[in-house]
Amino acid sequence: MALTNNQTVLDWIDEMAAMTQPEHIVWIDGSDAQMEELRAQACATGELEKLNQEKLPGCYLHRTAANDVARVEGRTFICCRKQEDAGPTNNWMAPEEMYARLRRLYTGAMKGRTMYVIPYSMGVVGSPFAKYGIELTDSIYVVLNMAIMTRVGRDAARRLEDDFVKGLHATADNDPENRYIVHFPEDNTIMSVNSGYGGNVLLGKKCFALRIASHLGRQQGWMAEHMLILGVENPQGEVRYLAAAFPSACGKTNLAMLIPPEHYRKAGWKVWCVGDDIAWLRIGEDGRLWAMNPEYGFFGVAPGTNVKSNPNALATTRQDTIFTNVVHNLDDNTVWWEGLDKNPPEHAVDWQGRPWNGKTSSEKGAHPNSRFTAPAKNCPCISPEFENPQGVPISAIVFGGRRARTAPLVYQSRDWAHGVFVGSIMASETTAAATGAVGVVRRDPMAMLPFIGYNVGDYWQHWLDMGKTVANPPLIFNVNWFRKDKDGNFIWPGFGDNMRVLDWILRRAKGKAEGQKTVLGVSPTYDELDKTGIDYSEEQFNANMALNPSEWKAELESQTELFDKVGKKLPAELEEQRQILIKSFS
Ligand code: SAT
Ligand code: MN
Repeated sequence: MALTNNQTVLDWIDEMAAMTQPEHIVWIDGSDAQMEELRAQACATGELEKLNQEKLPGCYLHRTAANDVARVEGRTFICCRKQEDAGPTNNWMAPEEMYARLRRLYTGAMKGRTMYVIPYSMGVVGSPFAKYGIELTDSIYVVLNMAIMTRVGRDAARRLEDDFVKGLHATADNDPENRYIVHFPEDNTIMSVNSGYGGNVLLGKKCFALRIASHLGRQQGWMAEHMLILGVENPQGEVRYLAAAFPSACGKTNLAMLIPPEHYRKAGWKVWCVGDDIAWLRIGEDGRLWAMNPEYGFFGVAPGTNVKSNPNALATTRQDTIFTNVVHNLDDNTVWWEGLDKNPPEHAVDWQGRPWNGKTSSEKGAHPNSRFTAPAKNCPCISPEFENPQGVPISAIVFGGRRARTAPLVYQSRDWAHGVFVGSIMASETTAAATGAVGVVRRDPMAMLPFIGYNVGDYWQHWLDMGKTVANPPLIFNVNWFRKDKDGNFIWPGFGDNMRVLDWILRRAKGKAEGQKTVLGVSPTYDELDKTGIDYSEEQFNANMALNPSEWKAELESQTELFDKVGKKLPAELEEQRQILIKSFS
């Protein structure tokens, strides 16, 4: 039974069904009974494996095809009428040409299969800032993941209007040569075919909440960003919120769920997680920037997650979680991944379903981009504001990448426009979250390179314009937890100790830390950084903060390439900022 009587919605579903020709059509109402039934079906076909229900209640394991383990940026398209509107950082094809190509791939793709109709909301249902969509899919795995990652079912269906976001996913032959992740921002439409992996198929996430939403945000005066949102509560009980942008697999989930060092905790400091991946930012009536997390769960990287690095994430995954491409421990029917503990199972199956002995195998058991899909409400430090339809006010924006060299631990930009420049020149070493080489430095402006749904030059202009409209803009910072010393060791301890940097950032936001001027902006003095309980000498600090002119010259050269590509859409203000920086290093 259809869960809406909106004719536009129903007509579109009919049209997609006529093309894909499923045997059955099932509406997802989001009820426990329906989810349980789908899990049972998926277990019967082997799509899911039910894990030890005493140790991991409600948890399941799934493996994707070996050639289908990460986002495929080379096959991700923005199809708008004018190529210029997609810009130099997106793949583009004319919409009619792409529709025709996809039509061939979708025709009959669901023959003999069931098409699930998933109505969902990005954001708290009924919030003035929520947006609604439908994903059609022939994959139960996608349904179950969407039900964790977004708010699915009747309440979302009731809100569907003519402007709903249309999403069609068909597994088809899972053929990597015909894999496409396509966005038609002018039609509010997303089409995904020949993949079964996370960001390629959970269409509410990167496709809707970033690529389509960034396009909508530009038109409507708000922003969709690849940012975690966290709240820092001080001993007086006041909570201040930060939004922080890092590329995929650079520790957003860890930072969002940070546990402060012991002496902070004893003094009464707490960190609350509002979101770990996506923030929708808008200007509030009070003239501040407000952020809300449109998601409902976490799609986190498993390897490296452990009781030390992120106990909150680990606790979050102990129930009602779907694990993808991790090790299956056959001894007790649980899961394992590299970096979970020092005790890999001997009697196990690796991410490709092959017998695996963690004690003797030289190969990794879990895929480096293996994931957990877990409900946000499982998280021990989930913010009491997580379900607030208004979101939270933001005191500081933080940009960061994974840089072994060049980028200092932390600095504050001089003002909003300079902060936008700082975001625009971001770079990071690539990770396993996308297919391709790992560890290569690439420009990744605002950590949005693969997610900006329109021309990057227009996107930067939108950032600059937002700063002119917001009366009390948050301060903008840059951080790098990953700088290494000459011997290749990380200089900064990272993880929970990142609290010390957040502390300085928030003191700056309150005007309580003087800092020192550098050519990049304002940095902490050694004394301003809390070092209680860690060994972090002034020498290490200096190495961590050093600005090496020859490295920065090379940096600016590589950065120039992106600015040159943007061409006439490059905002003049950013070019001015660039000239200032070039001068300061020459
Ligand atoms: O694959 S996802 O896009 O969902 C995760 C990520 O790359 O950040
Ligand atoms: Mn992400």
